[in-house]
Amino acid sequence: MTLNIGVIGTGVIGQNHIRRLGHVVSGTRVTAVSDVDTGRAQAVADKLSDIPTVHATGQELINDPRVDAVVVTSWGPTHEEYVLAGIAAGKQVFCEKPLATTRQACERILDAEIAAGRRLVSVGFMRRYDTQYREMKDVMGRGDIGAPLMMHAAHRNPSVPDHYTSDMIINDTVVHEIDIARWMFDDEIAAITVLTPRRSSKAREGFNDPLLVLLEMSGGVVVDVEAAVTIAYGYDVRGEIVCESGTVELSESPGPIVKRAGQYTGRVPSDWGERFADAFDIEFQAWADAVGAGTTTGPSSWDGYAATVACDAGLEALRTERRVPIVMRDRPDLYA
Ligand code: NAD
Ligand code: ISE
Repeated sequence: MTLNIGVIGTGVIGQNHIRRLGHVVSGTRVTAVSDVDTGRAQAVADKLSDIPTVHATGQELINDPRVDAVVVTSWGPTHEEYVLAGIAAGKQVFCEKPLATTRQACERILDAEIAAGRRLVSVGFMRRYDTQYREMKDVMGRGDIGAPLMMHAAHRNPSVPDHYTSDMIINDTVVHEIDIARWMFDDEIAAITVLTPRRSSKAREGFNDPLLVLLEMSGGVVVDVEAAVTIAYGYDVRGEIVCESGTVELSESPGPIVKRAGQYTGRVPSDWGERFADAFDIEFQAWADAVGAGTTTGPSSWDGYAATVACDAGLEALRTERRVPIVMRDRPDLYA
């Protein structure tokens, strides 16, 4: 059976996922698209060989009987509305990160999904599907390098668009490390601290780039995340876990390292699309297979909620220059 997908938000990642759902993932086709910029949605639709219906609103798309499941790739503040509408329609929803931009909005989604009595939402934290992160977790889980003590992480972007604000370093960029730390250590974050190193001369006035974020996990592991979003040289995501008797780290380069004439070189990816292309493919295939089988998989609304609560605390830590403890509601049984 082919799963008919409706995509809300036809910007950069929306187009990326439309291509993926049409040409990479098996068992899916895009039958409808929508964007607040209808001209963009129409232009995207017109380029596809199997032209989808262009809906004037996301709500209309969700209610379209030719849409079995919904992918939300519009701007973060619009996610809540579409995820709630998808749940109300009883349709599976894949929502790009963030699940929603405030704790309260995430709680409304949790409440709606709990009332529906089944998981209908999957959040796009694609790093969980990245081969290197998965191998890192496997190595650590085997136990032969001892218990984890610390993780050093770096998240470097070559540049960011003009609408990207200081707060987004935390809730748009470091949100990935927040999710990966929770997943990697099967643990919640207990507290967050944010330090502001010397500001890069490449960062515009009032823009705190880079940041150093410290995540204290409930079990005692400490994760430091360097986030630098005007680093220019490429898209560089790094991670090393220090255990009691060994370490495990992500590879320096996605391709081969070439040693020649007393030097060595490797490729630095240009952006998230290149670095995580395979992870996105695997993520969507897993989601499509699960939805086709009448269920869902992947990061849940609870994971989306936990990440947003940690981001809120991170923003408070940035403003107050203090360590901020993280307090969450009890985990509902649906997400046990
Ligand atoms: P973008 O600005 O390129 O595209 C967003 C699109 O949403 C635009 O076309 C805009 O017109 C549309 N839109 C805005 N409000 C809308 C509304 N109310 N209804 C319908 N459409 C609306 O942004 P993007 O880079 O594609 O990011 C979109 C989402 O994907 C964001 O939540 C972002 O955080 C996430 N994202 C995730 C990753 C990742 O690595 N997982 C990477 C990039 C973006
Ligand atoms: C973007 O929205 C993403 O999610 C990318 O993965 C991340 O690297 C980038 O910093 C964000 O702006």
